[in-house]
Amino acid sequence: MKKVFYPLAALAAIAVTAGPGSVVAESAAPTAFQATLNPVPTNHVNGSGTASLQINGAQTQVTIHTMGLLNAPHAMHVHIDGQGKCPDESFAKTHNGQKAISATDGATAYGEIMVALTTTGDTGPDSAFALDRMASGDPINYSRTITFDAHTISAIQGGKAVIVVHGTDYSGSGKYDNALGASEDAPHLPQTATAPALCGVLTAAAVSPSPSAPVDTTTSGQGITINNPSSSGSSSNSTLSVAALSVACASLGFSVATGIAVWNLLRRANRQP
Ligand SMILES: [Cu+2]
Repeated sequence: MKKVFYPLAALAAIAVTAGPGSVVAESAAPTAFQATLNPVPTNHVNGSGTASLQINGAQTQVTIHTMGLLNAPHAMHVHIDGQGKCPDESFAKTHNGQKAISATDGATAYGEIMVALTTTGDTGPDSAFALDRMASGDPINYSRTITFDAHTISAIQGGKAVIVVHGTDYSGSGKYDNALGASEDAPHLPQTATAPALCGVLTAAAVSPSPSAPVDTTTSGQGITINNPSSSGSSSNSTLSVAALSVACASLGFSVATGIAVWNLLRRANRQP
């Protein structure tokens, strides 16, 4: 964890510059998201699942659990920039004489593939249906920390990100067969392997699924040492930190309001790009 040491003189200078009038209540964007994964209609899916995302700066931990799907590899993606929803039955078309929703059919609802949730290596759209690097089996318990770009994080925070788990045993044969013909999305695969099985829209989690250690604000000699809040993985500990800062301020002769203003400035100054 990165630590930044601020001598008292610098702190005092900032305090004078900021003044107690510039206390800003931060409304940090949410960093914890979750989705309930429901069967995609018409695709003959009986499974279920959950997904959770924890954004820590550029690194996002993705956790997905499924059960009841075919015991086979399942392509899993973060889709963005569609309607921010899962396809309903009206998205179904006829595939090899069968009514079903292909990956392409659902794209208007859930958007394009932005992140391929592989187990190793590349996570870009080129790996969308790299089934040899996808989670496999039943149940699936997937967890990986992946670098998301700013556009993806923005889409997630804007409610336009959807988790889709692909691969359905449409005919009940126990394997990916040709019941729906060849895939429109990866022609070397059967459509059953690429059709969406489970889908869920990511929404801000009510409670962080993985609370991290509180931001550590402690007096240290004549200065204050503040652990970089963004690298601690959570912005949900502000109250505790302010309380700690109050004690620190009191011992250093600052008003709490001044301390909060300075603390907010330091948080911004410390924030990772
Ligand atoms: Cu997908």
